[in-house]
Amino acid sequence: MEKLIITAAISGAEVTKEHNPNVPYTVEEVGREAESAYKAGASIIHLHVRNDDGTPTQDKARFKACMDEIKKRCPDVIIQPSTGGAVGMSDEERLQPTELGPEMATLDCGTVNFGGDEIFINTENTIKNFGRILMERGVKPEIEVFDKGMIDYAIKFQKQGFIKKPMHFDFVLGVQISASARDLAFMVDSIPEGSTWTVAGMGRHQIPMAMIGMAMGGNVRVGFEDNVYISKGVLAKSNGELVEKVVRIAAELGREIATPDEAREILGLK
Ligand code: KMH
Ligand code: ZN
Repeated sequence: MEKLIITAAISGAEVTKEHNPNVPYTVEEVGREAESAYKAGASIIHLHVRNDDGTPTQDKARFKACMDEIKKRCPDVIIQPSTGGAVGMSDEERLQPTELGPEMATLDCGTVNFGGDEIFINTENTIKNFGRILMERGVKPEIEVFDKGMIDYAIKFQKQGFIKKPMHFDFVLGVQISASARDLAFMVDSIPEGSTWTVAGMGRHQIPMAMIGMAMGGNVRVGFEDNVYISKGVLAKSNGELVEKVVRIAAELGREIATPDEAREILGLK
């Protein structure tokens, strides 16, 4: 099996210090959390940023400050800014970090129910426009899919020239589609040959989905964005602690951990 790429989604936009006091807001805290994940074995940092009061922002200068801090502490890590931002942000706002020349950024391939009255809107035109801009800026999309239909959108937009092959998918399970082995297998079966994939299980599904994904030969995303607990009722001390848990399970499964450069090779970033 290929080496295992671990993505750490260290901050998210919705989770707060009320959920876990270790959720990073300041530039220093973002650097600390990225470093803990990197040292534990993460090769990709999926990044949302906040103002110091915790409100989510896609501000380019704030992203630059956080990315510089991460690069200082984890010189070779792959930084993957979010273009999803937070529910309600405009497309222009969301796209700002892609102006900083990151190696990767997310491309959300459909509209999602985000709980209560929240809707994370990605119209066809938004997806195509984001796909085109990422391509023009030389940024590899991490195609976030919250449902099987979003895979079909990605395939359609790839055929129309808005996304390049080979595609890299992130299956987000437990927001819209259920976090189950059956649905993960369905997603894996639905992507084009030659694609790579990662699984991100929400909340208590994070580690079980990671285990199934690793056994299937896929890659894994963990971190505070999706889950703040290290075990039932126990808050994780850091994103690094979540990565360490995955690394321990990977060892039992015989999956070696990819360095950032090995991840670049696998993902076709170089
Ligand atoms: N915070 C969500 C509204 C992404 O990073 O691209 C969007 C999100 C997906 O988290
Ligand atoms: Zn995100």
